[in-house]
Amino acid sequence: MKNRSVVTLERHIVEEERSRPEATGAFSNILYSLTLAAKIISREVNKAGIVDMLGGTGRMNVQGERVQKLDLFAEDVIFRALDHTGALCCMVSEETEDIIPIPDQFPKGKYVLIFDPLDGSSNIDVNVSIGTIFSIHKKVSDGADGTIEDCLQAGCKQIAAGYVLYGSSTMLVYTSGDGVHGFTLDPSIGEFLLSHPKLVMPDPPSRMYSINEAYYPRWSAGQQRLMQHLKGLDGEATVSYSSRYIGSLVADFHRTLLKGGIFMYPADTKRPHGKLRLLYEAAPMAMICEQAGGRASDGRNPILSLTPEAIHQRTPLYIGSSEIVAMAETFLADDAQGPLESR
Ligand code: AHM
Ligand code: MG
Repeated sequence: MKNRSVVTLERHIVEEERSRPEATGAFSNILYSLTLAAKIISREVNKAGIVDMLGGTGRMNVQGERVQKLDLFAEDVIFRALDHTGALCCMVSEETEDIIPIPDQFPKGKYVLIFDPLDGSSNIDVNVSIGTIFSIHKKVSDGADGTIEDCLQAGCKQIAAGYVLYGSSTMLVYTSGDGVHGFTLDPSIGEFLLSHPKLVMPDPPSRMYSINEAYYPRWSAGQQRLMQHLKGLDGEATVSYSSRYIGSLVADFHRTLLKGGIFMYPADTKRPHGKLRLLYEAAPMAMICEQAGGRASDGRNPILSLTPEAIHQRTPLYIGSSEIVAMAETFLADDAQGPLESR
């Protein structure tokens, strides 16, 4: 008989907690609170077109980019859903320059929450999928307040990572180091239901690459040769590839996770360190990808091995099916011209 049991995200979190006798409930508390924030953001994203929340606020964020109203809304929702839980010692957001402390009136906890409240926000105006990305680390410094040391940890130290995709349906995908699980929001009951248990990247993968090809002239020779290879222009390709690029990391990564292929955001002469941020974009996606059997690299090193020196640090990103990412690395390794910043 078909298994008809419905697993809500809440039940899944409870069952995961039960399987870890050392668990105190603090970590589950963070996940519940993130779920609540995701539902609120999802509701606002869905009605953005009809309540005049579209468009920019007119100010720039710390990265020098246009901040849109929903970015700020999403950051505020996540902060307020988690500030009082007693589970966090601090937070870090893409939209805020410094570490965000936990207000004095609330107890402090042993975890750090790092998040990108609304990634791909330039797509809001045109109704393209956007997402929230999160990463959780354990506090390593002494004292109650979170410090920079707690935030600047290598990706391999993440306790959990996930994203919420606000697409044709809203999905929450996360890992706490024991596989990747995907939940789809049923808006009629307001619950995330387990729709993609134990997600594993397909093998063999779809031959799909995802990259902003307009930057070709600014790439290294190795990156340009890799593209020639993927297009079958070097006479050495044994398989042919197709291309997909949305320009919204969560959506591009989600497709890559489910179908296979490779997503790339390389360094180039304009952005010698790439565009995407190590702490709240690359590292969480890398943990999810590796947990699903994939591979994530900056072109030379595993993303999860990189220890950030600054909270808004950027990195090149190559992520997706293991064999395709490994193949990309061989092209970048022979890049005779060395790192872009030295040219
Ligand atoms: P954001 O954090 O300012 O929204 O920028 C990140 C986004 C990613 O979602 C996406 O992968 C990338 O920027 C697209 O950049 P580009 O327009 O250069 O292709
Ligand atoms: Mg972002």
